[in-house]
Order: sequence, then structure tokens, then C-alpha cells
Amino acid sequence: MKNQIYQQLCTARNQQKKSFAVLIDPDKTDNQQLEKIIVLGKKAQVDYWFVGGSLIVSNYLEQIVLELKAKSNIPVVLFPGSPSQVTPRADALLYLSLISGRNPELLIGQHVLSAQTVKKSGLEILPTGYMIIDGGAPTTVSYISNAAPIPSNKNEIARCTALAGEMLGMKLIYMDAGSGAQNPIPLEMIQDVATQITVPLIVGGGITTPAKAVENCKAGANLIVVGNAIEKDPGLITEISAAIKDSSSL
Ligand code: 1GP
Repeated sequence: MKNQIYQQLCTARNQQKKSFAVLIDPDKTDNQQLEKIIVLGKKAQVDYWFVGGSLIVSNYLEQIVLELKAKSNIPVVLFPGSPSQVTPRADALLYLSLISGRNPELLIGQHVLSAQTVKKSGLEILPTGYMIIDGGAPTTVSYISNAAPIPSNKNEIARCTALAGEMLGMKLIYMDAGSGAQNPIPLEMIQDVATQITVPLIVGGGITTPAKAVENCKAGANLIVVGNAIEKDPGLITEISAAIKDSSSL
């Protein structure tokens, strides 16, 4: 079983080094935009490309993964909204179980249906406890998942969910306010979860500025994911990456 990316995430966590992933939604990225993002991402030494979306209607996912692999050495990690978004061309797969919800399909059902394909893909599998936190308004992920998000003021629910996920064997915890969330996850909630778990913590959803990314890192996030804001202004890659790298030394 491959575990290179996981080892990298754990080492970074142990060294208190913060990481940055740029999320690419194949429905929202054309060739020109992708080119720009690749050039900026390489220059800014982005740690990971995340590729996926809660709902993808186009057919470009594989093409985008191939392009990213051909033009950069940055690992490509799939962040799939459904098993149809799994391609062996990537490096790793966030094997997400929606532990904040009570929709059995997203806890285990889809995994059973796609288990053999996923195993054969040869991808590095990253078992991830995925938690959706209320970001102030319904997002695609909260609608599509058909599961209630964790209220943003209920730190204890987030804490207990993350702890349960880790004790069930999840190797990563991903707290997500959803793509384009009105409000990112409250810092106190990130802090509460981060101090309880011993696996790397991914945080995303509604992070739009370098300052917000840094606050999240200080609160205990190990890996910051930004999608929407970069779609609107790819130049943010440079600023956010620099801010995250600087925050590692604080
Ligand atoms: C969404 O965490 C990601 O699943 C990123 O969110 O697009 O709001 O940056 P944004």
C-alpha cells in the first residue's frame, strides 16, 4: 500500500509545517485558467492539487488530472463527490466518509459499490473523516449530501465527531464549510478539534484571503484548501501560499 503523501502530511504536522492545497473544480476551470494556475502553483510551491467537486457535470476531470501531472510535480489528490470522479491517473484519493452526516450512502454505501475499482486504481488511499460545518448558507455539498451540517457554534459536536472518526481509524480529518461558504469555520471550533485529534487536520471552505488562511493555521489546521477564491483571482495562489509558509515558522 502506498503511503507517501500520508507520510508527508504526518511529517509536516510533526514539524508544525503548514501545507496548502489548491482545489480545482473541473466544471469551473478552462484550459487557459488551468495553465495560469499551474504556472502560479509551481512558482508558489503549492503542496497539493486537489481535484473534484460535490457535483461535476462536465467530462474534464481526467484531462485536468493528466494536465496537472504532465506540467508539474505537485501531487494530485482526488477529492471526489462521487465514485465517478475516481481516476487512476492521480496520485492519491481522499477516501471520504461523511462522518458529520447520517446518510449511510456517504458513510459506507458508495464505498462498498466502488471498493474494487478503488483498490485496482493503485492510488494512495487516504481514509478521511469528512465533516461539513454550517457556513451560513446552504452550499452544494450540504445540499447534495442530504445530511445536516454541524452547527457552527457546536464545538463539542465537531470535537466528538472528529474524535470518533480518528478512533474508527480515519487517517485524516477534513473540516469543510463547503465551497464558496459565506463564513469559514470558526477558529474556536478548529482549535477545539485540533487539540483533541492526533491525525493531520484539513480545513477548507470560504477561505478567501491570506489572513484567513493564516488564522486557520494558527488555530491548528495542518492543510488549508482554497478553491473558489482562486477561481476568481488566480493571483491569490502566490499570496496565500507565502502566508501559509510564513505561518509555519511562527
Ligand atoms: C470546498 O474546502 C473546499 O470543499 C474549498 O472551499 O472553494 O470555498 O475555497 P472554497
